[in-house]
Amino acid sequence: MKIKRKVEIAVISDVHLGTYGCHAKQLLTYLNSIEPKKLILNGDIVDIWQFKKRYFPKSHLSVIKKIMDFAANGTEVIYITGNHDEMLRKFADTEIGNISIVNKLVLELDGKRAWFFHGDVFDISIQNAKWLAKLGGYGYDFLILINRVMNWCSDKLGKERYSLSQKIKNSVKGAVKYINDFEKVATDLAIENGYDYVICGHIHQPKMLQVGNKRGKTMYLNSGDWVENFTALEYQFKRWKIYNYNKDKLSAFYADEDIKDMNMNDLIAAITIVEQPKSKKKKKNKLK
Ligand SMILES: [Mn+2]
Repeated sequence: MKIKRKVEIAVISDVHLGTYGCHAKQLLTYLNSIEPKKLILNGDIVDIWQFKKRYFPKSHLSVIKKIMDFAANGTEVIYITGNHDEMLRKFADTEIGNISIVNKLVLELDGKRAWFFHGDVFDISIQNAKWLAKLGGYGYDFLILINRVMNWCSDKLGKERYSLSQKIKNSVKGAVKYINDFEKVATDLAIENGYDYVICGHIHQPKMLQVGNKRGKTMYLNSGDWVENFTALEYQFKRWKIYNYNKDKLSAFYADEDIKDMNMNDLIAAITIVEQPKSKKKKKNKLK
């Protein structure tokens, strides 16, 4: 019997299925090693921008199949749209079984408020993003709209769309500044809006950082990507962790230091890794 790590929430982003950069096999291995209650896909999972290339190998399809299997087996799958899969924004707030599509997400986690969004809304102008996003949900939707219009114009003019990888190619210094600004704006907004956690993707920089300013504090989290970093975020036992495929491999992730301050219930939950046998009734239904 396969032993799977139970996690309350797993977050992945920037998988870019359908591109040569995507490391689908590693991701599949990771997904096969966990049993999440919630799986949050925080944008740029399928790269619809670059779909024209007709590159979609079996391992990429397997990732999609695996996600569907999660949903079929009771995992709540939440697909948050990104810029490379912005076509899905048309279907925002759609629900199909255990899978839902949204542009942003707010969850309450053990009494704390968590704000999830991909992060490309900051692309146009970090300064504009700042005051627009102060408008809360409306501002966010408005930013998405501006981005879409800009991309539409770029397409019409035959110009290249804004892309971070392009920016990195142009200047490493520019990229570092962009990443710093991104993190600053995200955390300022989170504090402004009273979120304890702000969880993004987009910039392909895995990170977990407690940030504070005059007005309060928040925790910034970024799930990284499956192009270069092979990282995910996991929430379990009231805390977040960055899973790093290259460092953590598939070993038990909560070894040593975490076990020490676990309470009895947490420990029992952690030990119950064996899959629960499904009830007979359910099995019968499945056969039909
Ligand atoms: Mn993105």
